[in-house]
Amino acid sequence: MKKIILIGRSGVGKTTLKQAMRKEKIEYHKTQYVDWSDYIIDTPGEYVENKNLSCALGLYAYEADVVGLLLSADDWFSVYSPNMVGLVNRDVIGIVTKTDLASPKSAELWLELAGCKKIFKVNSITGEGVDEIVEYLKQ
Ligand SMILES: Nc1nc2c(ncn2[C@@H]2O[C@H](COP(=O)(O)OP(=O)(O)O)[C@@H](O)[C@H]2O)c(=O)[nH]1
Ligand SMILES: [Mg+2]
Repeated sequence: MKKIILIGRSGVGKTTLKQAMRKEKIEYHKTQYVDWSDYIIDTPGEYVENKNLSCALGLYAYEADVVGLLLSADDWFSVYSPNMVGLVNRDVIGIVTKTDLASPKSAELWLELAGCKKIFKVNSITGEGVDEIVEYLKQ
């Protein structure tokens, strides 16, 4: 099983996705530290929102085989700069969360612009699309 690090703004749905991937009960839990459990590294959203903390994401990405960049279907901005995937020497996948709330199209385009070649779309509350990510990590 490949190890994935989940990266994205606060509230984008990293922890809920982690719970859905691990078939755990879905319950809100504020991530206050880099949370490393078996094959998923969950990170606080503040790490992409704060320039100093973002350095830690660069280091933790080395601990993973796959970097997952999350955007929500109802996001109205992207925290990822164009072609940023070129700076990462790991596989990078895009993940659009909350597909129940809005069309995933703009989030998909932002993730493509960042350089993601593979993009998954999930609704972590119902579990739709979640198994595809788990299967991808098993390959
Ligand atoms: N409607 C909907 N809400 C979601 C989904 N995924 C997460 N949420 C909600 O978004 C909020 C923030 O999720 P959380 O996983 O804590 O975000 P994190 O800060 O990125 O870890 C919570 O209230 C979740 O219930 C989803 O697929 N659909
Ligand atoms: Mg969290």
